[in-house]
This record gives sequence, C-alpha cells and structure tokens, in this order.
Amino acid sequence: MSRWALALTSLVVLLASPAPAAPPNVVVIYADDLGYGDVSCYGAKTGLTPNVDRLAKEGIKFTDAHASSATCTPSRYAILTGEYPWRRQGTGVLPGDARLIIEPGRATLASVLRDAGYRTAAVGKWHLGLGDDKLDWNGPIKPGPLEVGFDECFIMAATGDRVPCVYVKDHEVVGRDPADPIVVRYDAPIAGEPTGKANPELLRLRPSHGHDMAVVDGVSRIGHMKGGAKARWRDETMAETFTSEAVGFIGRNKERPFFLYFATHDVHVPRLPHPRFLGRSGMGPRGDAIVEFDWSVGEVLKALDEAGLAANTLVVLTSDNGPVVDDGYRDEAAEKLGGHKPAGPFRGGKYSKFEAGTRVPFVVRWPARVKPGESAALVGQVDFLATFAALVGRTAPRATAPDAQDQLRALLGEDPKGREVLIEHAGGLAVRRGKWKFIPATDGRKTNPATNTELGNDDKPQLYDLDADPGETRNVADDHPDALDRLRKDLAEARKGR
Ligand code: NG6
Ligand code: CA
Repeated sequence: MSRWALALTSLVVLLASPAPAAPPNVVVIYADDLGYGDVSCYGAKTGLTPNVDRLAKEGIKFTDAHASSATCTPSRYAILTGEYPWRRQGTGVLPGDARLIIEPGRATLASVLRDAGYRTAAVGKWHLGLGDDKLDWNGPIKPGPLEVGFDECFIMAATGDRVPCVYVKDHEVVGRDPADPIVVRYDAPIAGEPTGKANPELLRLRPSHGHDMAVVDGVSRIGHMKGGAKARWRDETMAETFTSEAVGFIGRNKERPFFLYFATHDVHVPRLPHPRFLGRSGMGPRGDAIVEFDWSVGEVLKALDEAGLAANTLVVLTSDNGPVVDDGYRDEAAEKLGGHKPAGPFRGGKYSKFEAGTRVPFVVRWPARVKPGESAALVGQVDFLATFAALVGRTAPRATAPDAQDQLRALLGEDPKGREVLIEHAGGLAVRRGKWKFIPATDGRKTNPATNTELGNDDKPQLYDLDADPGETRNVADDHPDALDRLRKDLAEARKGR
C-alpha cells in the first residue's frame, strides 16, 4: 500500500470510529397538578395525551415515582436543591411576593449542570420566591433563578392564581412601564382597585373558594396588585408563551449541551386554556388544560426532532404534586369529570398523605441510551441533583443536598428497585419502603371539604400493603407489627437526617 493510501485508510478508520459520547442534553418537563391518572399512558382515556404517550412509548414509564411533596413550592425546592423541604422552615406554598428561598450561590440541579458546561434555562412556573426584603417589581428582580444556577429565565413569579400576573425575563418584568408602576401586596387590599369579592360583575371565571382578591383579565386571584397594565399576562396565551420560550431555547442551543427546566402552568387553576383546546377533552376546562399541556410537550419533542437532538437528549416528564379537581374556581371540573380518574388507582390527591399526593406520572426518554419499557422502581424527584450530577461525572454536595441519592441506574432502567426508603410529605410525613406505606397517627383533619380531598390523616397509625392494596383501603398496622416498627424507625432516621 502506498504511503498515501495508508494515510487515507487511517483517516477513514479515524472518522468511522465512534466519537466519545457527548453529554446528553437534559430537559425536565414539570407539569403542575397533573395526576397519575391524567394521561392516557397511565390510564386516562385513549387519545387524550398523544405526545406524553409517545414519550412513554419511546422511554421508560415509571409506576412508583414521587414528587417530594403534595404541593408545589416544597416539591420545586426539593427537585432543585436535593434537600427534603420539611427540613426547612418557609418552604410551604409561597405568596407571589415571597423572597427567594434558595440561598444565592447554593448548588442546585441547574448550577451543577451549568458548572459541567451546560447552558441552563428556567421557563414557566417558578414559585420559589424572588428578590429579598426590598424587592421592587419595577426595578431589577434579583436574586432569582439567575442567582441559583440558571443562565437565563422566562418565568411567572408564583402561580397562575397569584399576583403579580406578569412574566419575568432574567431580571426584569416583561413589558414593564415606568409610567404605570406595579404594586403588589398580600397584607391588605389596594385602595381604588377592584376585587373579586367587591366586584363580581367584573369576573368571567368565579371562585368556588378563596381567590377573591385582585381582578386580572376577568379572573380574581390571590393577593392584590395595581399597575403594570401592559405587562399583565393573558391566561389563554400563557401555555403558548412559555412553550415558545422553551422551543426557542432549544433552537438556540443546538451546538452545546443544555439543561431546560420547563415548568408548565397547566393544569393548575385558573384553567383557561387557549380557545382552540376548548371542548377537546369532553371534560371541561380541566381536561382541556391537559390537552393543552400535551400540546406543549409535543412542541418540545418536535423542536428536539427538528434540531436533530432527540437521540441524545434525556427528557424527564413529571408533575409537582398530585391532582385536584376543584382548586378554587367554578370551572366545572367536578361536574364534567365523567369516568376520568385524575389520581388513577390511588387514594387522595394534591394536599394528601395518601399515595395520590405525591405519586405522579414520570417518564424518562433518552433514545441513545435508554431501552423503552416500564419500571416499578421507587424513585423521587429529590434525587435529581445527585442523579444528574452523576450523569455528568460529578457528585452532589452532601452538606446542601443531604437527601439526594444518585439513582441514575434506576432512572436509566438498569436498577429495578430504586430507593430503599422514600419520605412523602403533605404537611406531615409518611414513609415508603418497598410495598409498605406508613402514615403516623395524627389529629389533623381527615378531609379538606373545599377541595374534597382525603388528606390521609387518622388518629391511629396507618400501614398499607400497596402491592395488595394500592388504593390504601385496608389499614393492616395491627397485623404487621414488624413492618410498622421498621417504617417507624425509617421515618425517625430520616428526620434525623440519616
Ligand atoms: C392554595 C390555593 C390553591 C392553589 C394552592 C397552591 C386557595 C383557597 N387555594 O392555597 O388554589 O393555588 O394554594 O397550589 O387559595 S400549588 O400547586 O402551587 O401548590
Ligand atoms: Ca402544583
């Protein structure tokens, strides 16, 4: 062989040999209040959520996966910090003017990936507080996502039903107008501003409980706000707005690894999906919001396909807590539910210590690495920081992420078991070990009549065998003293931080 031919052959061999595996992009799609049974692949009627179903078919569908808590702020705190929120005061559902509850500079899921060379973005619902005591909505809004590991953000401060009803991009309210300053208060009404309570004639969606303060876009909210007329969001275009930000971020980052935390507003109240989704579910606005959520998922998947990034992008889709039907507005959610079971086979829902409080849909897709299938491993969002740190060859800081375990093998479908023990949180705590679930005795109320939720409280200790009884209907505490004792100890150890 001539020297040239030899050189050519080596070049061909070099080009044909597999390139070192590039780190995968990471996309977390975080739904709000989406229940275990709210998507077709987890038991809802066929065709309701084709895009979520596609993701599940191409990935792993987890059947025992959990948000850390049965409400939003604590779950988001856990997913980003790797610390159970019940270790910290002030991590309950926050008002829209709360200060940031994650210390600037603390290691988060985002900062770990950023430090590993990822471009990071938060899009959608934040609900972890913004700024400090002196926050002025008309000036720079910080600290916020950019101070805890995100390179960029496009968010709402809290929830769709809480003021301020404006978007925040990086450090600034979008559409801010110095001539029409924004005032936000939670302690008292603002003189001269209408409220849902005093001016029901202004409302196009009425509250069923609470939600009778500031009127924005014909909907009364929690908290009071004045000004910012041009900056106020329209509820019907919120999903579109967030989705186009998510899609834009993917498009801008084809050439480098990225982490997208895409936290949708759907299917939280107020449920006002875009008119093109109205009637699509046959279940009223709550079902239509599920269809809208599925559309958002489809747009993200399409963006990954079009950018040629789908194969080496790890997508996780999950929810911040279980489902609730009436969460405070007269939106016909209960009346139009029909045979739909938002919680699937589980008992309770959002706010509850029963399984449906935290057991949520959870799908992982990474075509380059993960074999499609189903997993019954016990997994929790509190592990994301350590798990994704491991994915990029790093370790989680034990001091600030004490509860995050590296569960990468479980997430990739290589370990069928997952966690030994997982703590569930809904006000108080419950604990899981294998098939067992223990809820300590408590004098808390048994139901929340406003939302019609069974909260899981009882004055006797409760033990359930979830294999035999996933619906937590038979308390077997008296029949299994050993299991009861084991789980009691698990809970005590977890409380101590071991
Ligand atoms: C509750 C609200 C509920 C919802 C929830 C937070 C009332 C009566 N109820 O206090 O509508 O906003 O807080 O939801 O105000 S979460 O998903 O953000 O945790
Ligand atoms: Ca929520």
